[in-house]
Amino acid sequence: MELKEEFQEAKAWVGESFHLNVSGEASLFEVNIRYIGGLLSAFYLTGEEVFRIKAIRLGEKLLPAFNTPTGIPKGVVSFKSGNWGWATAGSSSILAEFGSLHLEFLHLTELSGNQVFAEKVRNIRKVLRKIEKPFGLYPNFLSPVSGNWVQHHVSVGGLGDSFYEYLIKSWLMSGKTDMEAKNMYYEALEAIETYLLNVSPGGLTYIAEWRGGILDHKMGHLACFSGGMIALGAEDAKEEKRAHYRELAAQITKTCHESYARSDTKLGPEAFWFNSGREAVATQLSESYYILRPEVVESYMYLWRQTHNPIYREWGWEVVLALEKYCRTEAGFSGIQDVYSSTPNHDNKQQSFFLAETLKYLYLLFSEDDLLSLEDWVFNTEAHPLPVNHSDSSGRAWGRH
Ligand code: DMJ
Repeated sequence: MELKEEFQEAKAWVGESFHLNVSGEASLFEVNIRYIGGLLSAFYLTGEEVFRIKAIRLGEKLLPAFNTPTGIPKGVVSFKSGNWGWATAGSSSILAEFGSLHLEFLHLTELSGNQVFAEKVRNIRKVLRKIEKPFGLYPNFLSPVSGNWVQHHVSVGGLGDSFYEYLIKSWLMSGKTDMEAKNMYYEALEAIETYLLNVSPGGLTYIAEWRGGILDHKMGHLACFSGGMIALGAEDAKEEKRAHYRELAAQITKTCHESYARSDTKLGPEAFWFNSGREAVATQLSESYYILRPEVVESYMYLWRQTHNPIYREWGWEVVLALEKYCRTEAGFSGIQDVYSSTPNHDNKQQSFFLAETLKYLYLLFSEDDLLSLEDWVFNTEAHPLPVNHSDSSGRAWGRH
């Protein structure tokens, strides 16, 4: 974006003020997708050593989280001074969290020469492949001690979401050599289609949540990334499924657009339901907020790149106008408490994913396809671009193993 001065300032901050010898607790998942993902992207886009070194050092600080009987990491790492830390006690680990490390950890191995990062995430795959899955579905909670599912709640929204995303993106990032990721992704998607996919009486396609066989007919805003994911994966599906997945991606994205179109602000709620004659709307105030989340514009961006149907740019522009009208404040942008009020209250927070994801996907939606081409880059789940491995035919860190 040519923001060169800002970049120099940020680089100096990372070099001089981003200290790793801190105490306190941090989420393994959030540190990985936001900090390590951001540092890796900064390195790949600029070649500046400081980002590579900091990413590796930070990655090393996360390793104690994997010291569990199964190697499935716990969710929280406690940093103590120096290089030591340990995972806190806790009964279960979350699928979207331990399932969204693969992309970054393979790059940490690539950039450090240290196999430990790749070994940790390969072991997670091994555990997931071995364990029995109800109807081929992946529940959201797993015990890092016993390696068993803790309860049978399945969701493509919060708690599950980026696990599925990292399977298809691992396949793409490996230069299409990671067959294991490919197979796991299409198998999981088949099960999701069979057990979670629904069409409302009004004709809207949605992915419900599954609780031990019973469906909650709702979709979270978080689940709206799935339109983009299914579009991204359509091309490498079995030939007879490709057109079907393209259409499914378009239908889910349309439903998510409806959740925006049916509000007063033209921004979508945190969760929307399909029951009692109501469709694609929140049913209570506690689910009516919008916190500047990216998933809907993320899907517009992927669908635009795939189809060049101008509707996706039109829908994206509606979001830009709504953000300007309802979320812009003197100091930045803010979430709002009720998308169904034309005078919504601000929540006084600009989440970091607003810059990392929401604005980035909007920027890409209105840019040429060769800006961060999807042939050469995959976006981690915080929209930090990581390069596709085109060169490594041995599959050293990436695929075949
Ligand atoms: C982001 O931190 C990531 O996209 C994550 O995978 C889940 N969603 C938030 C933003 O909504």
